Amino acid sequence: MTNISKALFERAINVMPGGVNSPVRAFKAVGGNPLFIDRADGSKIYDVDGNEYIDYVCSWGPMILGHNNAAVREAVAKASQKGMSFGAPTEAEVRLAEKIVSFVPGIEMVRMVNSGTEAVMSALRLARACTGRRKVVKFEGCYHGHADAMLVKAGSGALTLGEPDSPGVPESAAGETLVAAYNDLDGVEALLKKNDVACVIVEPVAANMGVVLPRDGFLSGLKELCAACGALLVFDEVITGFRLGKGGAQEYYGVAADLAVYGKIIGGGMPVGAYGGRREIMELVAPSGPVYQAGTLSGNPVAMAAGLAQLEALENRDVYNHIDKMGERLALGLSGIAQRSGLKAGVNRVGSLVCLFFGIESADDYKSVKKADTERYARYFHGMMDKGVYLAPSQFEAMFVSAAHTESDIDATLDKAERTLR
Ligand code: KE4
Repeated sequence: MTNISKALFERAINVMPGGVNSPVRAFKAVGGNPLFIDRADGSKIYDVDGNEYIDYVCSWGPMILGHNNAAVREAVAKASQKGMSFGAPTEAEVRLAEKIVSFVPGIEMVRMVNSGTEAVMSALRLARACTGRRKVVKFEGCYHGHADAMLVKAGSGALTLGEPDSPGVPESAAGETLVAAYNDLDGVEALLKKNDVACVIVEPVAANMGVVLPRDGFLSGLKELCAACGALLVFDEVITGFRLGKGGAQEYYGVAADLAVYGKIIGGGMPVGAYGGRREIMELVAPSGPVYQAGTLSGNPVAMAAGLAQLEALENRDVYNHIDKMGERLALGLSGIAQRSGLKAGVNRVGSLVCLFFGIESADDYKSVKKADTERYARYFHGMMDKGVYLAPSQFEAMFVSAAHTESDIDATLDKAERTLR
């Protein structure tokens, strides 16, 4: 059995911090060396040593159609033959913007950027400009990319200003961010009463602390609280956008945000982010308005072609019916296995987003999620990897199901989970 992954990792750690280009990939939370991936197709991913895995990372969400989707691949090939990038307007970006506007009620205008982080950063600047206020509210356990204002943890007191959650984040950036508890409307109300807030940013489904669902009334309550005090409601739909349905969480939960942030799925695997909302807000963005934001590769024609091909495939409701059905099959199966194993565990699911928590039975806020048994998750992760299932190398992520996952993939996964948990 070759070990090309190990040799590559040894080279990688010499020239890239931690040997990776994004921390979670380094397997720090689960131990061991990361797999180097050679290729992927449909629901499968193959490492450089030729091992096949059923993939539930799906590049952290973008590969909703499955890997190596023919329509996306052909669109990229065709677009790249016409040139890679012009730094000038193209029809492709207009068509993708029109497609996003047609998918999401309430979005009249979008601006393309190159990552979810960049989209969040820009949306926060726009909300501050639009309201003339400085403070923003985020939720503990929600992740919105690595912009300074979002790398903030709850201050010592419940209602104090955020503290930097990383070296290099100045107090001045963190100090304008207030941190509330997810699913705690009273806490948000208290923050909004005491502070002049530009916006509340929330993952409508929290999928960066495992999968934690909004309690009934939480999202609509946020909408009311924001409207009452003149703050904007920002939905970070980098994960939920175009996954919970064409209209994402806004449609799924029937709550219209003032601004929405996208990434992942809209790039079809290429680096794309976007933020959008009502015309009156978006027209404040340069060059139609004074709020500056720019990007050399924003709207890159090859990336736009990938995103467009992916969204065109998502016009077909069958894709959502399938991924939701597979998500349900997976979640119900894992619940049953956890119960039969006698382990303390719980499963959360919405649509095609699933999370098996160890050490806790249910999780609807950060406090409960923090009690999860990450040690046991790490053992489960390796047990499943050894049996050919590729899961997120962290308890606090989601399992992503794609349109390429079949019932037999799910059943094979459940069989391997049963054997691993035994
Ligand atoms: P990017 O800058 O990574 O494109 O997007 C940041 C982001 C924003 N908002 C939400 C809700 C997100 O989930 C993310 C990124 N998600 C992580 C993992 N869940 C990406 C994986 C990684 O960081 O490598």
